Amino acid sequence: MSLEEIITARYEKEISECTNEEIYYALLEMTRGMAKERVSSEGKRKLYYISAEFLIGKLLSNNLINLGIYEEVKLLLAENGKSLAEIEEVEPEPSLGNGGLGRLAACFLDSIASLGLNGDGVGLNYHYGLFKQVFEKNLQNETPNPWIEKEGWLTKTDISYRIVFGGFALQSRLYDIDVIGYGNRTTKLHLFDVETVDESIVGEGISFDKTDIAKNLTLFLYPDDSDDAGRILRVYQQYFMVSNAARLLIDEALERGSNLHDLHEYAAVQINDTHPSMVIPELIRLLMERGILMDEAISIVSKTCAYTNHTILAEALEKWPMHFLEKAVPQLLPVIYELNSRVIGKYDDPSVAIIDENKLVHMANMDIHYGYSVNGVAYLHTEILKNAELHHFYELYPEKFNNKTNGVTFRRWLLHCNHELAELIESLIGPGFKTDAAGLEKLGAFTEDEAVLKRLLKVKKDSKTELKNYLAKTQGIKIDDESIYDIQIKRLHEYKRQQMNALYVIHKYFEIKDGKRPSRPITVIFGAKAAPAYVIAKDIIHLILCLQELVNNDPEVSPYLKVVMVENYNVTLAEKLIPAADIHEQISLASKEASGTSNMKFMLNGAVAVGTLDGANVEMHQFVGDDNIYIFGESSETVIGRYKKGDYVSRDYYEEDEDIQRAVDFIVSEEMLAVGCKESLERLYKELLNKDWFMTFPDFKDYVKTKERMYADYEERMAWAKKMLVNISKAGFFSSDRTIAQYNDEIWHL
Ligand code: 26V
Repeated sequence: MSLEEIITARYEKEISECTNEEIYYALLEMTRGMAKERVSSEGKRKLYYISAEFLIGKLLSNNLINLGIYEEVKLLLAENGKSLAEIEEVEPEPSLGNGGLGRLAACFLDSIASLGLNGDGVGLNYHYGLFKQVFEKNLQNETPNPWIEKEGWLTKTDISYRIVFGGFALQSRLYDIDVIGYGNRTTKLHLFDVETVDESIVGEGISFDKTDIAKNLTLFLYPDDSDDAGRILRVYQQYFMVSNAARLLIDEALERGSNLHDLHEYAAVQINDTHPSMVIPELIRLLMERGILMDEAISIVSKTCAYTNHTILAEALEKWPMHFLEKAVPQLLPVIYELNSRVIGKYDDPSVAIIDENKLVHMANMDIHYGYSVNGVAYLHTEILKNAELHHFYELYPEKFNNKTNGVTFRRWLLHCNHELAELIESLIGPGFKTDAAGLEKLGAFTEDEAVLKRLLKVKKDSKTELKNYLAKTQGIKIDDESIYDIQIKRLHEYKRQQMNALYVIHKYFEIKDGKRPSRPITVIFGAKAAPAYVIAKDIIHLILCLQELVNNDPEVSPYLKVVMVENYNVTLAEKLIPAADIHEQISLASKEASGTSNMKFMLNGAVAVGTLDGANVEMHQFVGDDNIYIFGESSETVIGRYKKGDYVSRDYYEEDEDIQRAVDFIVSEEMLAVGCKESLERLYKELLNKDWFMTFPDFKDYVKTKERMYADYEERMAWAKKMLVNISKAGFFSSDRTIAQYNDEIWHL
């Protein structure tokens, strides 16, 4: 049915008489109908991308683009006095992910569908997602983010399984979201849920009874893991996710003709970080229940499952206490014990055991022994896994290790979020880049073309103005679109070093006070959520919010420097911020950021990076060369060496460097304490002075110098525009279509 027909049937009105809400629901119905008419790819082997997170973002516009009807719909609405952009605002954004890992999974689904591969995503239907971030008194508070409405993208299916836990069982229910690819294909995101979930148990903020599993299981993503009750709830969630996925996979394989002995010819499972690792023992258990002997079951599953590692941070590699598993999923214990005893029987090396001497179950170790592929997510990350973090495993199984540098979908991160830039590119090189991102290389022919460079600057300026208006409207923040937009958006973590950027802001504040004014005003923009129980991360948010209040209200400073911390940073905000960025901050401590994916999105949108040689920055640097990215800081080798020796003393740097001293002392200055919370600011001050675990001080001087150089270069407008264009032209490699094609060629073989 056409939009007009749907609107007549639903409301007996003309489009022009409808509210934005009414049009949104009509568009939803139309899009869902069109998705149903499309085919999913079929084939013998099918991929199940299991992930605790799918940060899908709003779907309407993206779906219209992938269906090829965006322009048509926009025009039709405009003719009736309606704005598609305003209608988009009606759609709630699900927050089914923390950050990069979840957004990557969403980009991958888009590419799987667009490339016509036979594969689905499997995850959980969290009713309140992660949380909604609200600022009050310069502090982060958390509230639920309800996103499920009577009418939405979810389709209730008749698939349901009985999932048994220690002492009780729950009946699951599968909901599907159609993932519409570019071109002809769709695939599905399968989200499992339980019908007993009770939203009314949520009290103050995001607090709830963590022990009432039947009522809380799919309420939130990663509830607070600061106590045992929260941590064991994660085990329940994970088992629920993988047991459902395993049953679905077996049922579908049987339907396609598998006799289960050949299951690996019918299914490939990608384990996205260790959250779905229990799928290995669960699949083995289910095969044994169906009459397959242990040896063979292990062999089949080992040919089915592949593991992706997304972090080298030891604290983020999951290790579950055996007694958690005993309580939540006792049926898995015999399998896990057996898997472990085979490992220790074979290898005389306690570091590769699955169960350690403290009775902790190392989920990654199980994945590596009993999966057929282990991949990192950027060249440097995979090298660090092989040579350091997982070196013992690499020696055992060199053939399992491989790299798959991350990518992002160009449909959402260029065609959808930056129409004007996409149009400019199309006018220069034709539409081929939409399906083959490598085609962007052709833009290299225009790097000396002043007319093109001017058009590029105009596109950037328009995006900056748009962001300015959006922030004024939605967050009540005023910024100057003639200023340099310098943006850092990502989860708040010490290793990502938002604190270093904040120290730079303080440094600039002092310079301006001393009369050294920048030649052009600078707007430093942050967006970040902190895990609710991550105290120092929240202290850093507090610092930034205090700086925002102080700097922006200081008449001496604010004409030259503004600080903005956007509230509730999410995919929708990223889509507005990224096209508008002049400079993007990729300043993690070298060796700590596995890949990063915002770096790729910014690059694609013509922003220039200031960054360390970490994660995918290393590859970006190789593509664009020294002139088009601003690299600073210590190398990953130096950093890894420092940790090994354990000889870093932050106070030494503080005492030797006046700039560091002045900036750090300011955190607990009278001015700051007047707008902030003493306890929080003092804690952060002491943390930096006594620990600075992620080594901001050794990189600080170089960081300041590099940013000064960058701001000066920005004034050479044509030379800067050339840098922008070079970045765009070299971004093709970072398309998730390339990444997914590699996963398929080298791991999945669908
Ligand atoms: C999780 C946790 C949980 C416990 C406390 C500390 C901590 C620190 C980091 C994490 C990250 C979990 C995995 C993750 O999200 N990794 C991200 O994956 C992205 C996609 O591959 C990648 O671009 C990011 O560099 C990587 O951090």
